[in-house]
Amino acid sequence: MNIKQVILQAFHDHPGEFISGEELSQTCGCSRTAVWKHIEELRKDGYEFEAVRKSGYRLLVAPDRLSAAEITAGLQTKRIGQHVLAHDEVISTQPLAHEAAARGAEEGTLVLAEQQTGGKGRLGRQWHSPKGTGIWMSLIVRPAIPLPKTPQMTLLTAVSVARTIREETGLPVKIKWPNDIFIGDKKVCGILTELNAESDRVNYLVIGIGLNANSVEGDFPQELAEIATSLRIEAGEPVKRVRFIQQFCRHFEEEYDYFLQHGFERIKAEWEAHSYTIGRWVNVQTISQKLEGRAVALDDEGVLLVEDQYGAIHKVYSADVNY
Ligand code: BT5
Repeated sequence: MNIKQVILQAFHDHPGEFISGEELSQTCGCSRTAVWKHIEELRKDGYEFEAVRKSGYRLLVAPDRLSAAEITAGLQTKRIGQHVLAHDEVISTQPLAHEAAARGAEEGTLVLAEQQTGGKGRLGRQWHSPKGTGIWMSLIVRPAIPLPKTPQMTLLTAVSVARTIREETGLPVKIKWPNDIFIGDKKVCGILTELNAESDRVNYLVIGIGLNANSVEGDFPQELAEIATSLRIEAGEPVKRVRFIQQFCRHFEEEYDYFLQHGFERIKAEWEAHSYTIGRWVNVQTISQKLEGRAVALDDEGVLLVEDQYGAIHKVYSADVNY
């Protein structure tokens, strides 16, 4: 942690309390003048402090800025989100995360940005990622699992996002197979899992998460207006993005650790409980095939099972599913 992060962590550990300059300088291992300089820098970043002689500093307002310091202060995880590469404007966080992973970035590293100018969806589609309103982030993980199990990581991520939304906003979210999170009939979040592997070994996964957090009606371009929504639109109030990311990291780590030890069963159960897909009549478009039928279940591997009109069950590994 750098000094700014240590200072923020100290205020986080003592919410609403004054911390003296002396105490901060001891915690940070630097002079009181250095502490003062860092507090001034934090002020420029949008933090508001009350400074009282003899008592010290008290944090009044923390901005909802996606900085490494803000996200790591008060983060309750061992590795997910403990390293954050925060950017203002990027083309896409996905290639940056691949580069970081190839350079050896630790498991759990998050690459995020306030804005993406070329946000990516699946199959070359675009992801609308305007400034400051969303959570656009890529998570690097290095699971020791066989290749066929990697799609389960998308379902694990969807379950973790959905649970975070429910807990933070109370909104009833549904998961559409494999990678969309819906509120009502509108998409609030999409997930893009990219894999780097050799023969049958996973080197790393980059899991891209795009969540419309604080967009308001009118922020979406015309082609998305009817199909996209945000947490703010649905809940009627803005969400704290930093807190959301911290809570997501906590849920993800919990599920991920459990998954690595015990397998997919628990995620499957939670996924099915919140599914938008199971029980519906669906049109499935894979790269090679079109299929119509009823989505009946996930199998134990996370593969979607679709029953056609003749009662035959088809396994759908990767596809677009429409209703
Ligand atoms: C996805 O693709 O849903 C995956 C989106 C992943 C985005 C994240 S953001 C962080 C990381 N960096 C990136 O560059 N990407 C990841 P797909 O299932 O193909 O859905 C794409 C479709 O969703 C588009 O064709 C639009 O119809 C719609 N869409 C685009 N932007 C949207 C938005 N902001 N909200 C809701 N729907 C959107």
